Amino acid sequence: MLQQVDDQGSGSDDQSRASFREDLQEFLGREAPLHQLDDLTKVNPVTLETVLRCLQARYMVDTFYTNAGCTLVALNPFKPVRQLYTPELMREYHTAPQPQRLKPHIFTLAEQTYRNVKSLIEPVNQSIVVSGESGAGKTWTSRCLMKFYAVVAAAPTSWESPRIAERIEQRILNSNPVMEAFGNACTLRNNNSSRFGKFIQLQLNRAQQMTGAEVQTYLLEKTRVACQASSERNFHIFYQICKGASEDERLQWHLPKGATFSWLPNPERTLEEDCFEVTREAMLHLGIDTLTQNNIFKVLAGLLHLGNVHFADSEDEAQPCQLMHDAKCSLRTSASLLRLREDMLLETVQIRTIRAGRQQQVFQKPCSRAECDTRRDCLAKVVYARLFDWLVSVINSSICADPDSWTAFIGLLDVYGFESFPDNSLEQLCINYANEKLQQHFVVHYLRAQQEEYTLEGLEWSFVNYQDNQTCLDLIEGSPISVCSLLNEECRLNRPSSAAQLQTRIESALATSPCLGHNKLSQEPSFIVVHYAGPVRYLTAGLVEKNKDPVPPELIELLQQSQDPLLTVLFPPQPKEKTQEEPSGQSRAPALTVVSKFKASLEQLLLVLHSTTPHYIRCIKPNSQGQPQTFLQEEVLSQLEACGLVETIHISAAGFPIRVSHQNFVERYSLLRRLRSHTPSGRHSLCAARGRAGQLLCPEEATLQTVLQDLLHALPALTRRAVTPADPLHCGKTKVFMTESMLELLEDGRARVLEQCARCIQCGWRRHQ
Ligand code: AOV
Ligand code: MG
Repeated sequence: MLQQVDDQGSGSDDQSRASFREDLQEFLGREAPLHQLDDLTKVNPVTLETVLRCLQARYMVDTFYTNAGCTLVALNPFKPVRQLYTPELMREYHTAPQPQRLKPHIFTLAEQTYRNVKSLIEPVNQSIVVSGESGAGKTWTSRCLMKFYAVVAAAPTSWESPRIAERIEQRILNSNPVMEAFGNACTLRNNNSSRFGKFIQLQLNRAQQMTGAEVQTYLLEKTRVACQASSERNFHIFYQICKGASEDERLQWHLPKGATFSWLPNPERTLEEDCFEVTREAMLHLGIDTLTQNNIFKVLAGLLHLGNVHFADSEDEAQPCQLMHDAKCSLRTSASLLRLREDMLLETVQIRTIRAGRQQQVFQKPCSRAECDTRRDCLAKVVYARLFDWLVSVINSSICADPDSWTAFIGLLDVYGFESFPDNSLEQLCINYANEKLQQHFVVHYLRAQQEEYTLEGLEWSFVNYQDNQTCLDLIEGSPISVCSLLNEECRLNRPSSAAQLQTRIESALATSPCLGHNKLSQEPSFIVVHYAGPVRYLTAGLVEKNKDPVPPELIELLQQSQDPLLTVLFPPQPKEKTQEEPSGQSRAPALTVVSKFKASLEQLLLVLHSTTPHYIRCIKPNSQGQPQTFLQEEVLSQLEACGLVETIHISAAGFPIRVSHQNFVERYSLLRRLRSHTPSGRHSLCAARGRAGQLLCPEEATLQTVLQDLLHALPALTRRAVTPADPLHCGKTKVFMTESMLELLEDGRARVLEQCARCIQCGWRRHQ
């Protein structure tokens, strides 16, 4: 009989003891030692309030990690805690016979994941999904996980390399500073906010050594190159080159000290992320030589100067807009750094080419000042986005292992966290959409699937209610009508429509969705989506245009004519570029919109995640000011509610995370059953359980139930521990279900049997793996 989750009186011994202790201490007027509860399944009763109090108590004594059943909660310390991440500690977790008995840590989860690859029972790729809102600590956590694997899974071949930097695991670690320099930026929520999603697969060979890695990135927020919200910054790399360049480089890149750039807001603020040397060193170790680096930074400087090219309104519509008086010099410098012809650069930004009619006749039309700005920004965005993709491909070619040299992977997912600013646009819609998808993966994988499987397998189970975010996903991506489909339709119809019209269309078409919030107070046209993590207001102005993300073909053609070696690689002249059609163009097939591409890449990611055994780390931000020792209950509470932590704990406390097919269970543990006929010497009868060819005998005649019963009898003798109700194992119709602690017991027992057998010299039996 399973433990009833809503029956508080039937908790485990641990729970009742903890609660008794708590009652007693409350009676004595002292605070309960909540900080000592390593697993939130042990707080009693499990409610938002008790979970919150436990996390707070632990946070205040600098204990940042707490188990929550199948997930790990990581509180952001907002201060350096060096002793928590030393290589010695990594080795301690790695070599511990049972790391789960050590204090909760990301290394426990990392080590369990690592051991799973070798397969306890069924071999499968693993993934670790790190989630949490912006600034909660996802990127930090992923970096620590990578460092952990770089220590424990270092390939011995790499030790032949005399220089540390040449080792594969070091190269993999070097990908972090490079990708963060080019893809992270300071936002209102986080000084080092990831502006792209990242899934890195650490590739392991049969001996579980890391032979390489492959990075997949998702939707870089390229608009940031040309447009930054007030108090935010551009990508770190721009500040790094401006602050860290040598005198000589300053001359080459035209970056004199004190120069101001429109696209470089808040330069006076120096962050620890502004370390140019670290980026350069890492690039070097990834095989990007100083010459290529110089080329990259020169192009970036060219973009900064392009941002200073401002236009004045034209009095005559038939005439191109003129440059503002000090923009001429910026144009010249930008053209020279990008190795473009100055006149062509100006003309391409100022004048639009329109192809119309069957003959595709070409017309030229001067652009308005706003259009010139858009084209200039578009030029910068397309260069930066291609540069970022190219960097990722260079990194991959430096770290990716030969497909024959690895057999399994551990995937680490670190995407941009849930965001809600006063004004939100397509970038936030995509970011929050990605977070909804991940939350759904969790809900489907753990909450729903687990309970459905128990029912299917005929196990008794009292259902735990959880918050399903399917309705929100239906609103965003569902068919036939959703926010995405309406945005795509607007792009396809290509009709001029105002922000207010778009708001009306969305609100009337999706009025029945419970996740479309009431938008009464807003002055600007917008709509509200009630996400699992809270409501977010999206402005409709510019949404369709951003979704279309048009790149005028003549901009690409211009870049193809650059004499710069890097731009020649990013914009090869052949084969002819496929670019998005101009608003007035009729002939080209409509290009994929931003949301369509993003949706497809998310679906691809989820397919990969579903094919792995996932592990979850929930990062929590104790306060939004980034202050150490500050635990704001209200802020933490909303995060706990959003990720459904209490439901997760309920299901984990009463559930069975390990499930194995009957066949695999019997194959792996039938040797334990033979222990019943164990002689006092403990050897011969055990070894008799093996066939001549050295294979373990799988007793076909025995029913699974008999094997299970025999095993349960044998276990206490083997482990010298009683099988308690807290170690349950249940047999479903096709699978055996058990808790982690039962798995531990079985593995314990199995290891002991194998150890005995290994010592059995008469049989000459080698240890069975
Ligand atoms: P995020 O990845 O979750 O946000 P980060 O991993 O960048 O958040 O963490 C934000 C900041 O919190 C870091 O820059 C550190 O200063 C601090 N921090 C996080 N974890 C730790 C830790 N374990 N120890 C010490 N300091 C920590 V975003 O990328 O914005 O969603 O898009
Ligand atoms: Mg991040």
